[in-house]
Amino acid sequence: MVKKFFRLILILTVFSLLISHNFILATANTKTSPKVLPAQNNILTAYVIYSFNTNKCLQPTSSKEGAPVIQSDYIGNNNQKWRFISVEKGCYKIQNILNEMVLDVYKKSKNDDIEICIRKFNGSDTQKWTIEEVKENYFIIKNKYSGLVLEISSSDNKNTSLCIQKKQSSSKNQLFKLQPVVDYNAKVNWNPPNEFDSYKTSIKHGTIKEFTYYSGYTKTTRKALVWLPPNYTSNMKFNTMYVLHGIGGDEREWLESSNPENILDNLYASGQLMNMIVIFPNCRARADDSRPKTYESVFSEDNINAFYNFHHDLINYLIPAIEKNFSVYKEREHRAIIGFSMGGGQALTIGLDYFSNYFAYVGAIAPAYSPKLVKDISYYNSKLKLLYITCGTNDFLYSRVEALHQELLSKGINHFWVSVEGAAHDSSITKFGLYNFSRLVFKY
Ligand code: FER
Repeated sequence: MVKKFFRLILILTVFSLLISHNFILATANTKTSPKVLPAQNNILTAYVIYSFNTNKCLQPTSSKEGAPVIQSDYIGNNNQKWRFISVEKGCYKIQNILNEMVLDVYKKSKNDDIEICIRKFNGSDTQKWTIEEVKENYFIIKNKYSGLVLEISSSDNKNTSLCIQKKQSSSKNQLFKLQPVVDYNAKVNWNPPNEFDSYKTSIKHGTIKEFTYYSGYTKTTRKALVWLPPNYTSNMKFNTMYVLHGIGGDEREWLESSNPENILDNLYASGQLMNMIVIFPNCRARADDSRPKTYESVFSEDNINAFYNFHHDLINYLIPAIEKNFSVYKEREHRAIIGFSMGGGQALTIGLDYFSNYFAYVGAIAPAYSPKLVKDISYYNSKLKLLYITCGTNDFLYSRVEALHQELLSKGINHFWVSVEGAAHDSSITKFGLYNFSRLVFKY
């Protein structure tokens, strides 16, 4: 009875998605590569502070006040990420994103070899630092009070070597690389601005192209839509973002329901989108990949299996075809995947489980994905550049997605969990999710 009720709701949802229509053109994006300078600090960017010499990064030994700072291998933990927050002209406090304490000199002293520790920010000059680029992408970090600089106390490869202050010299132990990473603890305003998905005549628009490719998996010619930004050119390389649809849809579903081309256009026009092309595949990997024609066939085993098998087509045929025909990067660091509902489940399966070698940025909007599938993968913290999950509280999948969030939390897997009050399993959440994921990807 209950099952039947849910099935009815599901089917109604799927069909309301199928019915909604909306058209227009598509957009683009602007920036080239993320600049690795604290001066460009924004609310979502933290930095890993790598030693030039050892390629290990700064972290406190614990979150207790006064805990010493050492170097350690980067494993993606939040205590290895630091915010550079301007406190006065040219001076930053350097705040740990896990415990919000800042780098400090252990005792107020202008002497060499004093240990660096973390403390609550109290405005002392020992907690203020200037950052100076002395070699391309390498910085010295100088204390305002002592005028001494950060140094790793010995140049060996030990994970426990202390960070100390020292007179500036030509020592490589004083050079640090600042690698931007997403700040999962940032207070983010996720709300899109008014008309974020409306067509604007005043801006440049991208184009949507129909793309066909032969799939050796389905043994058919298959279709995808590709959004190219206004600045698309074969003279430079672009990132690729794959956007997957729900169980009743096909490659046109996003376009028909959620104005992705307007969302991308508007983000591009306001300089918030990295250079990327966006691919909307048909995620039903079987010879007849058309939309199911009856209620029953939407949840048939055959239709569901065609979604479970999509990775064969995606990895072996669609991605290679896209990368052959467009001017795009071919490394996982330059690929993102996000999906809605069944497509959200696919994005997580492909991004987290077995095929993580292909995507560094993974997003899921109201995903149909079992929390039981989450493995013990804290390993992914260093590999995944972004994991973003959102769901509306009125979605019939909400309790499952919330349970997925709890499972990831309990396993220490960093992710954004954005629960949207009142949103249901419809285009309000697809638009919201696409907007937020798109403005985060390829920036870290
Ligand atoms: C499920 C619930 C929802 C499921 C799939 C969906 C395969 C997909 C919904 C959609 O894509 O709209 O249990 O199992």
